[in-house]
Amino acid sequence: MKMFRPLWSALILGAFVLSAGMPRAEADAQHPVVGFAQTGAESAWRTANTDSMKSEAARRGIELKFSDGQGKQENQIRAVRSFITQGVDAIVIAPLVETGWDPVLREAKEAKIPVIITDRTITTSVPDAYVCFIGSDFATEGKLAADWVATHSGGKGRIVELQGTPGSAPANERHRAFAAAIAPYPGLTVIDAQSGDFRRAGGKEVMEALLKKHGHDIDIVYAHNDDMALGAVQAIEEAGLKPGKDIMIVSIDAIREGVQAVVDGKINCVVECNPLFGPAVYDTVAKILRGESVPAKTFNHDGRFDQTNAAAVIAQRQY
Ligand code: GYE
Repeated sequence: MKMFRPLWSALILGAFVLSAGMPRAEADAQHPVVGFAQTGAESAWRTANTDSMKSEAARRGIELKFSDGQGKQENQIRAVRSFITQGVDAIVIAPLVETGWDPVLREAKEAKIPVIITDRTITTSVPDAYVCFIGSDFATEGKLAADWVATHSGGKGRIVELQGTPGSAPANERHRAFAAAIAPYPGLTVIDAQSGDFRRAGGKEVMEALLKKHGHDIDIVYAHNDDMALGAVQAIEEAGLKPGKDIMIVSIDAIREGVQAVVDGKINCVVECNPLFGPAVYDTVAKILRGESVPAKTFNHDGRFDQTNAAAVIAQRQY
C-alpha cells in the first residue's frame, strides 16, 4: 500500500485545489454565505427586518454574516469591506443614506461579489454597482399619507413633519412625495419639520420642542415612521392634549403597535411598509448565483390602515 500514498495525496491535494479555485457560488447556490450590512436597530421596523433576514437564513441553511451598523455609514462600509475580504458569495446592504457608497461598491465589483441593495435606495455613479433593489416604494408611501391627510382634514391644517434620518432614501422620498401631494391644497401647510432619526425617543423630543414653539397651532403631525409617531403621542399626551383628536397623526410602517394606536384612536392613519423581505432576498441571491436574471427593482405591496380597517387586521399583523 505504501507506494500508493503519494498518488492518493496528489489526488486529494488536486481535489482541494480544484474546489478552492471554484467560486463558492457554483459550489452551492442554495446554501451560500451571505454578508448583510444592516443600518442599526433604530426602530421596530428595523428589528422586524433583521429578524426576517436572520430567521429565513437559518431556515434555509444559509450562513449569514450579520453586521449592525449602529446608525453609522462608516460601520456599514467597514462591514462590506470585511465581507469582501472573507470572500462571501453575496453581499446585502440596507444603506443608511443615499450617497457615499461608490468606493466600496467598486471594491465589491472588482472582487466579483454580487451586491443586492435592500430597503433603502442609493445613488451611485459606478456602472452596474449592484444587481438589484428589493424594498418598498417610499414615494408611494408619502403620497398615500398625504392623500389621507387631504381627504380627512378637509384640505386645511398646519402640519409638522417628523422626518427620518437625514440623507436616507425614506426620509428624502417620504418628504418629497408628501410635499408634492399636498401642493394642490393651499389650506394645508407644513409649518415646521425636524428629524427624529426614525427613533421613538427622537420623535418624542422633537414633538416636545415643536409643541413648545408652536403651542396650539399644530393641527396635524406627519411622521416618517410609527416609532416617531408613538413618541409624538407621548409628548402630546404629556402636554395635556389628545393625540388623534386634538392633533391628527399620520405615519408610515404599520408596525403592530402603530396599528394598535390606530385601533385605540391615538394615531389616525398608518401607511404600510413591509420589512419582512428575508425570503425575497434569499430567493434573489440563489437566482443570481445560478446565473439567472432578476428584476432590477422589486417593490413590496404596501397598504394603509385607519379606523375603518385597523381592527380587522390587528390580529394578523406579523411585525
Ligand atoms: O420606515 C423606519 C426605519 O428604511 C423603510 O427605516 C425603512 C425605514 C422605516 O427605521 O422605521
